[in-house]
This record gives sequence, C-alpha cells and structure tokens, in this order.
Amino acid sequence: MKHAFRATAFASLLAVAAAGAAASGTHDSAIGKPGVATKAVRTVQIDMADSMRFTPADISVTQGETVRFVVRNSGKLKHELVLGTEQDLKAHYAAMMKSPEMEHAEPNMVTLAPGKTGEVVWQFTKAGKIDFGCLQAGHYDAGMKGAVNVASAKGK
Ligand SMILES: [Cu+2]
Repeated sequence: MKHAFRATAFASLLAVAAAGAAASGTHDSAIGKPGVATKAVRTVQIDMADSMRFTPADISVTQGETVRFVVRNSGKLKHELVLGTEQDLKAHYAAMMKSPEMEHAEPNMVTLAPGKTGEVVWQFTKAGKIDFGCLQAGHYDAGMKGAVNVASAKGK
C-alpha cells in the first residue's frame, strides 16, 4: 500500500516536472525562459536562511532583462529557489510534500546544500509578478517565498 502511494506520488511529480520542462524549454513560458549567462544585464544576490526567508524577497526587473541570480544557502538545511507562477509552485510543492526525497533540477531552479552558492540565469520576457519559493518540505508553507516584479518595457 505504501509502495502504491509512493508510485502515485512519483508519477504526479514526474507529470509536474514534465510540465515544467515543457514550460521552461527554449520557448517563452508564463514566467519567461532560461537565460544566456553572457546576456545577463543584472546580477541579484539572494540569501536563503533557516528562518525560511529569502533576502531580498522582492526583486524588481524590467521586461526583457536577463538576470543572473547568485543564490547562497547560509543555513544548515537544504534550500532551493524555484521560479514559477504561484500555481506551478503550489502544484510542485504538493508533489514535494508527498516525496520530500525527490531530487529535481530544471533551468528555473537551483537546489543548494548548506553553505553552497549557485546560480539561476533567467530572462524575464513577460511583464507582471513572477513568484519564487523554496519547495523543500515545510519551507514554502513557512513563508519561504518571494516575487520578481517585472516592469513593462513599454515607454523605455
Ligand atoms: Cu528552504
């Protein structure tokens, strides 16, 4: 019975991962697309702590910009930064809650062991609010989330 549940959770996580992969491929998704590091016009440092907070948690960019996020895990727990729509993050988090040991890696996220630093390079092609969160079990619920406000390029 436990195995059957696991298999179901695994399948649903794969479905979420597949949807994420499709959304974050070379084509624009609702949140933009993987960036080319050499095109990055801005570097944003983000700290992740065991207080379940990102610092800063609010970031402003302009539509079209490629941003290099340099993410540091200063805590003693594993943390990650995953960019997505709030809906995507919630679905992915639900799958992670069922299978906390699942490893995942996509261009829109970086998962870091304690003390490690990593990067996400992302191009924000759509104006609006794009969310990010830590989907490690318990963290998102504890408020480990933030937002990137993408200002419209119109008028520039
Ligand atoms: Cu976390």
